[in-house]
Amino acid sequence: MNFASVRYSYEAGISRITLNRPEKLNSLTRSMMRELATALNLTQEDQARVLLIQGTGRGFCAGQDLSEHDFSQGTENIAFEQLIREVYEPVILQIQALNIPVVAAVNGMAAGAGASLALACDIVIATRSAYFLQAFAKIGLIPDAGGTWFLQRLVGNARAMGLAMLGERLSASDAQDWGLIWKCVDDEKFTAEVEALVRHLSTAPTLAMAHTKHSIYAASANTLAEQIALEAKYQGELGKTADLLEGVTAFLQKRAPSFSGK
Ligand code: LHQ
Repeated sequence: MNFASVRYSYEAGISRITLNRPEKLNSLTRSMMRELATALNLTQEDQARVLLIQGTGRGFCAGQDLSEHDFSQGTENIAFEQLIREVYEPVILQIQALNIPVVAAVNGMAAGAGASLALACDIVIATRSAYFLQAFAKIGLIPDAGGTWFLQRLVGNARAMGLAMLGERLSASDAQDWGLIWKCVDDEKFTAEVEALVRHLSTAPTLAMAHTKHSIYAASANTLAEQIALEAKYQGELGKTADLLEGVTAFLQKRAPSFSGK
């Protein structure tokens, strides 16, 4: 399904959302964010087992479209809080709440809220030529759309502060070394590697993926005892699934498992 600036497709367990405004480096408008929210809902309707979010052209996403607002009359009528609460917050929270793994394929720069969008995803894979840019400081803003939350958790205070305050480009390979992203791969291998990754996840035990994701996100706010209890609760549920039965049976029969996601 094609919206004005977002493409959505589903096939064989894999939903793909493609930011499609390459002439503006996939920078985000209010209507584009709404299209993104609609596309996220479609992944649930399609009962996808993995979601891939990617960009067309030479960038992943350059953040909020800075030309969407009229600054010619000053900043009196600029309502960023409302914009963030109405369109960014639901999308970021929706990505994190999805009961499937979400992969960001960062094909080029990810700047501003575009970096936050990538970091909201569960697995971030980038081309070696890509970079991450906390562009906010350059225009008098702070990392938003979860930016401060993601940065602090992923790379710690020292690096989060440096990235956010200095607004220097972070190469994909440094992002990998710093633990900001899962990995970067050589540009020519990127498409094949992303495809292999999402295909693998589309045949993974989906409920275990969901519980893994939610456990890891919950960890930083939990005590050890709370986290062990949460793991026990999820493991209790997983202990009753068809996928566990298949996984254990396949192991004992020395064959590859065939998970249904149930
Ligand atoms: C753009 C943009 C863009 C519009 C490239 N907007 N046109 C704030 C407020 C409220 C709610 C939510 O969130 C936020 C947070 C934000 O995300 S604030 C915005 C943060 N992003 C930026 O500040 C990034 C601005 N862009 C850049 O600094 C550069 O474009 C980068 C470094 C990303 C890439 O540079 P280049 O490779 O040299 O490309 P370019 O600058 O030539 O861009 C290509 C075109 O894309 C160009 O249009 P044109 O018509 O001249 O060819 C740019 O104007 C347009 N574009 N980012 N965010």
